[in-house]
Amino acid sequence: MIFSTDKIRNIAITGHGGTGKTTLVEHMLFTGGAIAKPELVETGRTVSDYTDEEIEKKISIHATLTHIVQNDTKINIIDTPGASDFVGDMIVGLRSCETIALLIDGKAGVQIESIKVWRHLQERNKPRLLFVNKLDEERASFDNTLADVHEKFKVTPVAITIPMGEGPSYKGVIDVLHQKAYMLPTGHDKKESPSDIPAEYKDKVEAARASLSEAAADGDDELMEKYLSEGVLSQEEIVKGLREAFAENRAIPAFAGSAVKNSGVLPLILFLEAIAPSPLFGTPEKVVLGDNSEKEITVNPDAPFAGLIFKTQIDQFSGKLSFIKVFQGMLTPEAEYLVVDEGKKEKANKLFILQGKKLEEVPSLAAGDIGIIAKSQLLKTNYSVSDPAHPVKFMPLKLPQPVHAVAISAASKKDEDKLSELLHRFSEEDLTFTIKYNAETKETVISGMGEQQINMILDKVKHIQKMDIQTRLPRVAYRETITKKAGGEYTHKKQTGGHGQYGKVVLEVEPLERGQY
Ligand SMILES: Nc1nc2c(ncn2[C@@H]2O[C@H](COP(=O)(O)OP(=O)(O)O)[C@@H](O)[C@H]2O)c(=O)[nH]1
Ligand SMILES: [Mg+2]
Repeated sequence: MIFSTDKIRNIAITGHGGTGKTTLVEHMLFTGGAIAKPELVETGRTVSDYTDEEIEKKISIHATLTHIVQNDTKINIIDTPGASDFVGDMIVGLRSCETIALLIDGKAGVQIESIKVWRHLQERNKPRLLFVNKLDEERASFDNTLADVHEKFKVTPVAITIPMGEGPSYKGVIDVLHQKAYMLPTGHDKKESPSDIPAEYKDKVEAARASLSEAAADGDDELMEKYLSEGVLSQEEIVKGLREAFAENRAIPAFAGSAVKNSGVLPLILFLEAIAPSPLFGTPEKVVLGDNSEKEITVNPDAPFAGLIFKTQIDQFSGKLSFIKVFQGMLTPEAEYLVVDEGKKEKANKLFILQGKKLEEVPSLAAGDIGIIAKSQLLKTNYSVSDPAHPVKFMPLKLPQPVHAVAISAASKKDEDKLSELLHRFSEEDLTFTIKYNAETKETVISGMGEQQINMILDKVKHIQKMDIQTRLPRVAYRETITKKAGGEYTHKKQTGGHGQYGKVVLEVEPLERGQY
């Protein structure tokens, strides 16, 4: 089946580790008919957490591409890791998707990694929705969570679904937009189905519906005028207003649910189909054209082909997989494309989409879609590919600087080359992981986002190639000698409204006897 650009949605699932992202993706795949039975993360058999290291650690480490087809709309879903060490693959999700879902634990509230995701979203002005998960847990509260969101992010989310009961009395959700109740399924492997709203929730739904109408009218003069004069909007008007407000990041829709009980999942999918922007309405991209001029483009099926490689994965069975987001035109297997960064041309020969680890061959990829070119010799993450006659260079992924460095060597000299080859391979897959040779200290230094990431990579090296590896703190090449005691002091004070900032640094350096550590 070929999907035109307006029938595509790209959504990245983000949030603090353990909020239920992978569980939600699994149940979206089940609800959307992509899998016959949803698995729990603990079984190690979810579609999304399929690599050895993810199964062993029971956390997501890599961005995983999956998809469902809802009526005639293809919804690409990228599950991302929540742990800060693997932030690179969270950014991969942000870079390639128009819509971002941020999961929040209904009991714990907004946690640190979600605050960091929010900062990235602000920087990129991305439409985002909130999914308040785990409402089946004792002491969970939808309202308290939204109040926490308000306090931490200074925004007022608008509820698309509201819970019926919470904690042990959680009974499901009500879709305020489509005016239907979805009772908790009898098992997590049973699907949700719509029913009438129970009478006891009528008042609550009416209030939520009023907030929804206001959010839909806000920013649209015509709708606002109608809402103020008549006090109501039609279903079509709410859908239209909400669509615009969401795409322009003026409204932040909130959902209630329990992913592990497959509750609140169907209304989320229905929202993505009806309201979330197709790639045609994504945030504009800054690009550089063949004549070096800069331009802003949006996804356009009618322009010559152009796309960005946003992730590289070396699969043990399929070899190198280059993830491409098509921004313009259409990619076909037989058409030659220009690898703009290398000035060379090649062909894909075959194109694929992914369902977790499963490759599915497709005849083409339309503008806005996400797919895979396999076994390319030339492609690397951040490379741009385009119609040879119309080169387009996209901006690279904005990644944070590595913060954790380790000097590394193979215990046995004969393994050095293999070690270096494997480390380079992993740095190709994860751009937050770098490997450099420091000529001054004569050390190979690997750097990344944290100990967990570095250890995971070293474990993989040892697993692929049985070898002993030595690691130590990197040496620092001092270019000047400290000859006498010296010091300095700095006080930082800033009061610009809100909380003030205060910090004081006192620094003292003095030489030790030569040769002493
Ligand atoms: N009680 C409850 N547990 C959940 C829910 N969703 C996920 N979990 C559990 O939370 C844990 C972490 O889930 P996971 O999907 O791996 O979270 P991720 O790190 O965000 O991908 C697992 O044990 C899940 O079974 C939920 O809605 N309610
Ligand atoms: Mg996960």
